[in-house]
Amino acid sequence: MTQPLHHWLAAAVANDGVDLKLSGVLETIAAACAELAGVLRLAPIAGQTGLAGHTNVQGEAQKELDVISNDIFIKHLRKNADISILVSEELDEALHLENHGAFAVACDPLDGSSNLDVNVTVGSIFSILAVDPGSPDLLQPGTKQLAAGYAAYGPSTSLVLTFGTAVVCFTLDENGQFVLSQDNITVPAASGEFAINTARERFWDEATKAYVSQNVAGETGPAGKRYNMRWIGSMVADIHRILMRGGIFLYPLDSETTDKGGRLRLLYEANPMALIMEAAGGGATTGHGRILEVQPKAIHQRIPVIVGSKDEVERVNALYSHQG
Ligand code: AHM
Ligand code: MG
Repeated sequence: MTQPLHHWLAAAVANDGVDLKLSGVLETIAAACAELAGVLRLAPIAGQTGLAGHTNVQGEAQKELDVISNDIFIKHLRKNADISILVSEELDEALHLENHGAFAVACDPLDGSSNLDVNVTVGSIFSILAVDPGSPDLLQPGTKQLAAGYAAYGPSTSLVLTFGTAVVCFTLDENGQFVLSQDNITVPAASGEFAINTARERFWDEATKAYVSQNVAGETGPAGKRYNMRWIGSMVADIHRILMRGGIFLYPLDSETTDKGGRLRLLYEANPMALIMEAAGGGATTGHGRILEVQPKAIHQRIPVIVGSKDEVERVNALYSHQG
């Protein structure tokens, strides 16, 4: 029998000690993702796939749909009095909503937006933190996340959630309701797929070069098996594939991103994906330690991201410890 998100959350509150208000925060985020899925589906007809004409705090050109997605998140989050703060990729500063709620949400409202004009999967990523509304501390390591997840807007809309233990996936049905489609997701420990932007090879460090060249060498190389490379250019879509069938995603620190600390953002890209991957039995590292243990210094901080199947992440870690 299909189980709607609302029932699943009610059971988590009744049986697993999940905070009722936290479950409400997840329902609010799910409502934002459901609305956004509808907007994305019709965006080419509405002429909304172009540039918005300004840049965000990251210095990236905002698409019209980046702005629309951010507005949808703000609209929904404002309706929930338990959420006092929003950190968004599209907002320079943390947005203080006018209430005293004990939760903060960090999100990338529309990840992979360069794929919008070619109708390739994009997503929303989110992380939920507990805050004291009087003096909110947003710079908490990922281990402190109460819950995290993402929505992937593909042929169907998936909503993947974790409280840090199990990982579950819901699918948006024809009534605009998320229903459980996969329980207890585990990422296979071994895999023969890796995801990295190979056009950046000339900027890579020794560990990344060694890992990729071992994979490319296939069954005749030290890995002793054949690999395929996949790169969608939407982190959500690449991670979703890896969560479902194994693999590894790498956006390492390279010589071009060293000044910025990496490409992807810690609070609303790396941490939620790391929580999901670890809860599914996979790994998540910077190459020099667990992503989830990094102490953030700024809300838009960037970080190297290497996540996926346990054996692959361990092999990368070993190459980094060798590199020093
Ligand atoms: P965004 O949050 O501005 O969309 O940027 C993040 C995206 C990720 O989804 C994706 O993995 C990466 O940037 C792609 O980078 P590249 O352009 O180097 O392929
Ligand atoms: Mg992003």
